[in-house]
Amino acid sequence: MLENKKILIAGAGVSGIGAARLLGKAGLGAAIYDGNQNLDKEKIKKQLPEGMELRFLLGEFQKELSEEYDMLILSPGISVNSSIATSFFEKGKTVWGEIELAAHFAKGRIAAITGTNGKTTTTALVGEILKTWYDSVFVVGNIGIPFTSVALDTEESSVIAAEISSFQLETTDAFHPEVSAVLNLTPDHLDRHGTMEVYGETKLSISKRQGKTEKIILNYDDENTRAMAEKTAACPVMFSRKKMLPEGIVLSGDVFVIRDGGRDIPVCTTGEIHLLGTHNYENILAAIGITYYMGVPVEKIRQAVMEFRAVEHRIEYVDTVDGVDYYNDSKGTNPDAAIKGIQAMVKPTVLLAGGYDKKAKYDSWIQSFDGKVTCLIVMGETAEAIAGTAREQGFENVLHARSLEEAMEMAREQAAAGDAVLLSPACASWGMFPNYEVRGKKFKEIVRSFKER
Ligand code: UMA
Repeated sequence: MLENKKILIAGAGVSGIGAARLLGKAGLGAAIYDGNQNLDKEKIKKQLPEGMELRFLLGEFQKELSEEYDMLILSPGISVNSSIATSFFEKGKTVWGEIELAAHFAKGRIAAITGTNGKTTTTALVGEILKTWYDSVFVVGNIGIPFTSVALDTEESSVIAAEISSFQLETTDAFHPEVSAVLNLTPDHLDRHGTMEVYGETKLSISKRQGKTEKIILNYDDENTRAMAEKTAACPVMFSRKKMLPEGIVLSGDVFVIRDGGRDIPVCTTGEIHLLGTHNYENILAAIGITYYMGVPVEKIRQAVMEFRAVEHRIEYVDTVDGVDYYNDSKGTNPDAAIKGIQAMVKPTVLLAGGYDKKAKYDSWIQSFDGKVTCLIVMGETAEAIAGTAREQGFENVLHARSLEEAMEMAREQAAAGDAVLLSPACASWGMFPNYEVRGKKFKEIVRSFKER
């Protein structure tokens, strides 16, 4: 259906370039739009398949493009409510996201994971478990590897673990996972989705193509995802860290157990895993459920769960310098994720936070400091808002930094041997860094430079 279509890709980041490459490999041409006038076109051209024609349209978006082009492939960073997307919708033209485009070309079975927090860890763990049993496994999506980059390499026997964000779900339609999961739902990206209701509906749309025998894995301990069981057309399977559900995946004492049709199948214990923090028990419960229903034998699941270690930027231990432990939780891009970071700390902690303003509320995050955070160093667009909320909550030891480098120098001065320094910003990195990965890598680089001094 794409042949003879004039296709415009909006956004020339990881996602847009992935889409362009896929179209090029499929023998199709395209144009790519980006708001950034100074985009490095040569760098992008080098990533394209040989001979591919890609027209660049940069700067302010011209609405007339929606007349010239038949179809839009939208990057997740651009909203469906943007003038770019609406100009295509208004003319009744097709708007796909990069995930939808990839799904159009991909073969094999998909396990798709969404939720506010824990997506990346769970998807990475699901990928590792699947690899113990299946030969052709791909881990893709919001985790940083565009689905389009591997879609043409998939076969009927392939199994795909896909991390899907709410942004990506705005533009999926035929995308059809065999097993889906919504891990939790707490306020995030409300600047984009408007209300929690819309945000929740967008998340649940991960299951919209699933039939009633296909499983959706939901968190029983989160009232928002528990309620999704009533709304989905798929077959809900609950997991719980707190309650001994009669069916589903539960933590019974310290044992992860699958309860399926009257049988209790133990997987492993909390003492046998390497992930920090109780929130990770939930990620493990979900990953066990997803892979069990994707057909992996329990013994293989057990082996992979026991071997799995933290993913980069998620409460990642970096190093100890002068007796101070440094943790990179750059993926803590909203207050709820950042609370998990603080909960995982066991030592007095100097906390580095702040960044792009997603209009989040910081009260419960600051309440979670619970005497553990000794000093808060704020930076970025949200610095004032965070400092203000901290004052209201009676937390006084707040320092202001103009950059991550300056924040790190301050943290080094504030922390004594036996303390921890945690980068867990509760905000996205935009405005200071292109993404949380660059921010986390910079943090680690600075920690290493401390060692050399
Ligand atoms: N751009 C415009 N106009 C706009 C917005 C962006 O022209 O209004 C251009 C920018 O100039 C830039 C490009 O679009 O050149 C960036 O596109 P993008 O923001 O969609 O980012 P990508 O580099 O394509 O990365 C995207 C995801 N980014 C977002 O959803 C914001 C990555 O998730 C994902 O890993 C990648 O695709 C592969 O699928 C990042 C993320 O922050 C990690 N996700 C959010 C989260 O996890 O909370 C949802």
